[in-house]
Amino acid sequence: MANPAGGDDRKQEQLERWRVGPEGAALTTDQGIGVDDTDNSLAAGERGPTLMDDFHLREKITHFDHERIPERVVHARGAGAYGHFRLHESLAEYTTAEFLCDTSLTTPVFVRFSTVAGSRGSADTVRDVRGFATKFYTGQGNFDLVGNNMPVFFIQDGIKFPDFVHAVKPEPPNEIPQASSAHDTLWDFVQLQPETMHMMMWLMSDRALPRSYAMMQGFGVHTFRLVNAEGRGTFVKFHWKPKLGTHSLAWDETQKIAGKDPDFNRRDLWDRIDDGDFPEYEFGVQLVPAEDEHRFGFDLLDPTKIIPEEEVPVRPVGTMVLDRNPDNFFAETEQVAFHIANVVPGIDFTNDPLLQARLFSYLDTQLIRLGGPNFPQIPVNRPVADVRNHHRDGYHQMAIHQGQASYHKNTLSGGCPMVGGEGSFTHFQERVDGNKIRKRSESFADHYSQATLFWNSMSEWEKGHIVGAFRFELGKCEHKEIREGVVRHLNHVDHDLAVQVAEGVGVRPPEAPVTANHGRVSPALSQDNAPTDSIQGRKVAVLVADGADSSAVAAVGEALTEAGAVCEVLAAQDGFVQAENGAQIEVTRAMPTVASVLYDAVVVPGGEASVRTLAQDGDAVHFVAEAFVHCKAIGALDAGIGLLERAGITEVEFADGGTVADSGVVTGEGRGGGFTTELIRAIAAHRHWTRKKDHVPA
Ligand code: HDD
Repeated sequence: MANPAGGDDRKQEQLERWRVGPEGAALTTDQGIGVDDTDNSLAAGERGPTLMDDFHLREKITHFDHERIPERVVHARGAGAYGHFRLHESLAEYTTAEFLCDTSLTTPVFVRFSTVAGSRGSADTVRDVRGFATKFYTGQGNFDLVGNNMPVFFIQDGIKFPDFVHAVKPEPPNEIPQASSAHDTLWDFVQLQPETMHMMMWLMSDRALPRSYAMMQGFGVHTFRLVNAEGRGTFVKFHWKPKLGTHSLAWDETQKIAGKDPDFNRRDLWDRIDDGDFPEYEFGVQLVPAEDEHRFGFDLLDPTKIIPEEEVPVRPVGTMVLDRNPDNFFAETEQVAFHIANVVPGIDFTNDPLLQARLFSYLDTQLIRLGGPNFPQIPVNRPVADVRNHHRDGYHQMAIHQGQASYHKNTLSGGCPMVGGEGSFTHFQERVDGNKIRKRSESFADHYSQATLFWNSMSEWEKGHIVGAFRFELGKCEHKEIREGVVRHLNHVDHDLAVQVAEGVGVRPPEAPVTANHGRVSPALSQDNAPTDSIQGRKVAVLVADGADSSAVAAVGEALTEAGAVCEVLAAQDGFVQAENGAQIEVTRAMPTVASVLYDAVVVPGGEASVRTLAQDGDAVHFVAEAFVHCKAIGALDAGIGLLERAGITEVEFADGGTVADSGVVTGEGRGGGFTTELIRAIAAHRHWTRKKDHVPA
């Protein structure tokens, strides 16, 4: 069976067996018995009691009563999609994992993106880490890369995970706040556990507010190990880089979206795939030869550290395209079960103590969440590789195992299934020697220098956003001594940062730096360096009223759509507006049902009457002003420029004959002078973060 992006479809063929459509079918009970009435219970007389005989009623209600399963203890809120992974460059020198060696192979995948702290029904756009979990259905079995959109973690040892999660989740007395790190228990944990500092820098950065799952990096976080045919190990870190670049929302915007469209990221993923605008990611590896294990100034086993890309470049070796939405959220996205221990021959673990605890946790959690040991048989979890073993029975067993012997060794089933077949997994042989101790390695002791590296690598606008985030989040912390404790740690990261945060949260700024800032930078960490060459999937609002210039609406819409954007025409009401020339312009959405925060850019075409009406409409004026404040590209043609003036966007300095402003506001007359080219460039820039905007109220 072909898939939209071409290539291997073993997984979809397998799933086809389990898909159940409603078409042309009569309603039955779970026993396949036809149902004559599902609206009225069987009762003794019209006003009489319901009868036990009504097996359909009992079955219907019972099934409903049992519909819910426990949500994930973390990463409860998520969205998933199927896709394909293609290898471009063989890693056969380093690993025996076939899907990383054979460039002719296409590997089906399922990816689930998630937030961490919020409940299943929480908003998408909260400040949080995003999960980026990928299940590769390889011919050698499932490989799960269960990563995040940040390359480090809050803690170094998995034994602290329950403590950390308890601290970040809503507080026990009242379950407040939902999906937010802006509360006392989280900051209390942070101030007492300085290993969190590097990750807190990422969490307070714009990385925690992704514009789209298609514009988000992914990281395996831990150092893993590739193992080649000779048994030689090479340390590896896994990376996903989005083709569209890594881009984020504005903080104020995320909070408004959480109300206007809590499903913002989930919807965006769904719509992109539905529209054939498939999210694409480059798969890369950082490889470190075993003999170089100790050449870094940090421990490769410490998950609070990155290997800077400038030190070990990320080698791009493959591409993943997400090209199919699930059919059923519960069956697929909710029931998918990732497990970091799902590795294939040629990929192995290291002694990272966070990774080691995860090896236990993921299988364990699925047992309670999915109700027993047979969850790998749930369609989305099934490998495309053959499964043969002596595991038997248990809740929801789907396989009908034949034969007398369910043990190894046996003669009765001809010794089958046999161990040690071709391509079976052999653990990497690593010599270990030590006393049983509870002690963190000294090599894990530096908690600040990479937090400083992150801070140093930020552009000025990114630094501004980080300071703003600390002020907001820490400012919500009621206990002053906790705020002071956090500021003390920030002073180890960077003195300026600590002073700026202290001033915002009402604690005495530290007088002097604890240590001098080392001054090192890693440009790859800054989103200011993300690619900005595409408007693929960008959402653009075109504001109109009666009297709009229909040819301008059509021309702008055509040009933007051609370049890959999604254009929506907004007016006060749904339906049509009457254009200047008497033609009808179809309205995509009524303005009151949307908001500027749901778009990447806004365009105001000309037409005197249209702009006069829009200028009297508070929704329209606010729309433009808010888009301006959120640093979005704004285009206005002819009379449309008047709406910008009405919104207070008057202090923009226009360059080049008054057509283009360097702050992403593009104006033009008669659509000439490269208006659409400039507009496309302004939208591709994502946001104009350095725009002067404080004079505009929104
Ligand atoms: Fe975890 C889910 C990522 C540390 C225990 N984790 C979960 C998911 C992602 C991550 C993306 C959601 C998977 C899905 O969509 O179903 N977790 C990470 C990363 C970590 C990390 C990148 C650090 C590098 N996790 C971590 C630790 C532990 C766990 C240290 C426990 C010791 N994580 C879990 C879990 C979850 C989970 C409780 C909840 C639901 C699930 O597993 O299936 O087992």
